[in-house]
Amino acid sequence: MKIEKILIANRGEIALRILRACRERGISSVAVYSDADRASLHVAHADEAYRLGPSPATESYLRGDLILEVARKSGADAIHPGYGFLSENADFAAACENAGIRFIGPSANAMRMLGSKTRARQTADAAGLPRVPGSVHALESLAEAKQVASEIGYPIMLKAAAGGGGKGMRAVHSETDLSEALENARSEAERAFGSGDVYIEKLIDRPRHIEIQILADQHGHCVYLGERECSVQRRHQKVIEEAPSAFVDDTLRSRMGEAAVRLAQAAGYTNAGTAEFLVDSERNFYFLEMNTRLQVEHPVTELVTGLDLVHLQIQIAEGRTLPFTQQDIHLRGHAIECRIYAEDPENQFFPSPGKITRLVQASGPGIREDCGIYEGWTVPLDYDPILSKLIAYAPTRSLAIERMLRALDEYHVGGIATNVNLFRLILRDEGFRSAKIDTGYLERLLAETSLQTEQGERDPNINAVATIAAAFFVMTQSQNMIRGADDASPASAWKAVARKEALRS
Ligand code: MV4
Repeated sequence: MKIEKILIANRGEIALRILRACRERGISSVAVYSDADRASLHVAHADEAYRLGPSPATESYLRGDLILEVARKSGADAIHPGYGFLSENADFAAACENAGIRFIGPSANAMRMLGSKTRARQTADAAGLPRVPGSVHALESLAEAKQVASEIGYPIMLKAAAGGGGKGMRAVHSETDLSEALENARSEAERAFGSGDVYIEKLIDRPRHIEIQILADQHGHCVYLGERECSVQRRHQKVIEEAPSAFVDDTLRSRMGEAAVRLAQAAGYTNAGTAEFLVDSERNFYFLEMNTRLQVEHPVTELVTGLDLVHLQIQIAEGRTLPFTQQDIHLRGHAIECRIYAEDPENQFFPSPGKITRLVQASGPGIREDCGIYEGWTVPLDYDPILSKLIAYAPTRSLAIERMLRALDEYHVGGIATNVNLFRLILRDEGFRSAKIDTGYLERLLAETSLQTEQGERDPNINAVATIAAAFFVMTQSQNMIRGADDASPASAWKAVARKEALRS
């Protein structure tokens, strides 16, 4: 059942990534767009493009009914959902199946088996996976919460069953705090997800976030493609990912990989998926949740395995057998990804939409960029602020770090603020370079640099600093005007910190 035409139900860099795979396979592509994206790159690159509706995602990229209508109208025989939006929506996958259009991802059934965190924990138990100790059902009462918490011991974590991204999550250190924390977690979960269901996990101290990529075809074959280290996060948003993890040896890799494959098989899973794990300092690993989609950070796995995940997703959806077995998969070299966001690290990471007046991209040996922007394009405020992903590949981790630093020096975005200088800071940090990273690493680094301008953590000299900075800004602005450049931050505080770091090392 060869696929002839794919509708890409997404935007930005991932829509382009999928478009490229379509081109390479001789598959026609259909783009969809909102009003904010009329001039976006994915629209220009597709064979056909259709307007969905106004800019808000709820009126465009989240409208499964409109997307299916475009699929019918354009004669697409498959839909690739990318990540975010409708990619993990089991009802949408079912609607595609019912409309006779292939959803490039797992079946609605498999998505439901892994959809809520409590369901996923039950599926993990059925498959014999190690998971974080705690409950596998929503808590019914405070009494039950006290019971479970005292059995596993404090500290514990309350989590929203429907959750993700850290919302509705509460650490609780003693029974005294449990009642209030439970109330808060419930109401936050209700507001964020429309379900106040909450369950308990034992709190894992300073864990690493390590995930396993799997691929499963429709004929019972399933393989793992090694791990990605995603511990460098800020507020549950990944900032840097790498493959392989410097912390994972061959034994741990095969144990985690085999666990992920068992889970996929227990859920009747097909297509690409990712099992997320927490790994503690003693290399115990605990299943957290399954992401039933292609992930943002998939390129690092592609570089170290030499495989193209989007091609393979399409082949699997066509009903083909995986063209290799586990023994054929070998990891080679090291890949690092930096997520370039339109946000300002010097101003509490506020989103920074606006017109891109200058774009100089990086290239050269071992550099890949998955990009969704161009010079002259205006970044809309309506969606996730990811602009581009810069990926460095080299034989070793330290060479990949040097290559990325070189690429970051080539890279320049003008007109809007980006987090590019934050990567210089991280990649020059001794803690990162020696891979001493856990999920609290980046927040600690940011606190140390004292550039963090969180409420309550302000430098007492902040007003004086601001005045000097403003004067300096005005001065450099006028210099730039004379030079004809448009980048107004040649000596930002982030660059200053990064330079200081460079002198130290
Ligand atoms: C945890 C944890 C410690 N113990 N669960 C945060 C978001 C969600 N994906 C899971 N998260 C965590 N769950 C237990 N039982 C620590 C975190 C966590 C975290 C996890 C992954 C990546 C970054 C993180 C940052 C802070 C806390």
